[in-house]
Amino acid sequence: MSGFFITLEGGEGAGKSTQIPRIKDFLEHTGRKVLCLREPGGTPVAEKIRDILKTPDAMDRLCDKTELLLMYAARAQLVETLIKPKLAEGFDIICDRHDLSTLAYQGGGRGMSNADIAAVRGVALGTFRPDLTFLLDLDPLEGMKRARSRGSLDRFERSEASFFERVRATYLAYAAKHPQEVKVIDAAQTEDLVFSEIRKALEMLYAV
Ligand code: Z5A
Repeated sequence: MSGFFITLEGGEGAGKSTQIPRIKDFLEHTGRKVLCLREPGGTPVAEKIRDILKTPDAMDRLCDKTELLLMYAARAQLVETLIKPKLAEGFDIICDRHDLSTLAYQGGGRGMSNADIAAVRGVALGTFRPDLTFLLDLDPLEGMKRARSRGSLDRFERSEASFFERVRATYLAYAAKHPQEVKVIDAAQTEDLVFSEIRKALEMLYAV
């Protein structure tokens, strides 16, 4: 039996990485085999692309088109070489970010057109989609406070506040149009309350 592909989305500091081990524990306790991944990244090649995407380079600034293509290059490698084979083996995959991040960051944030994004997505993914997405929604100012206590800022974290406001608005607009696909969770709640909402949705998905 094929596994489920579950993704977590949201702005920086929303709590995605915090919730993933809890989801893994919960699913493993129900007897499922679980693999946790992140994007961009998750395979050796995709992790090299992640380094390019995250590291600021004052001598050779990434243009928006290159950023979009690299996101999908990393995603195609991950989906084709790892996610699809593991789903076929019956693993559930929990992925920290996936395709919706591109719509939010490269679309909403950078202003790239939906048509351009859809064209590249078509090549990279075809019709492949998650079974369920959790959108951890948080005021970007609060997310930045949480995330920036970690120290030096990567290329994305150096963006201005309005960029993150556009990212959030794009996420919420997509979720409003696709309520069956994306479950929005108020990420300003405590970690326990966030997980209890995730757990309820998982119980419905798995009917456990
Ligand atoms: N990106 C893109 O542009 N396009 C794409 O298609 C994809 C990605 C796939 C990846 O960065 C960057 O790539 C990302 C978007 C871009 N950049 N940004 N910004 P990343 O993987 O390094 O970073 P991230 O995904 O944004 O992760 P993050 O900042 O670590 O956020 P998080 O995983 O959601 O948060 P966390 O690590 O679980 O929690 C952050 C802190 O908050 C931590 O101290 C927790 O203990 C605390 N926390 C967590 N939950 C709570 C609650 N509920 N209350 C209080 N405190 C909490």
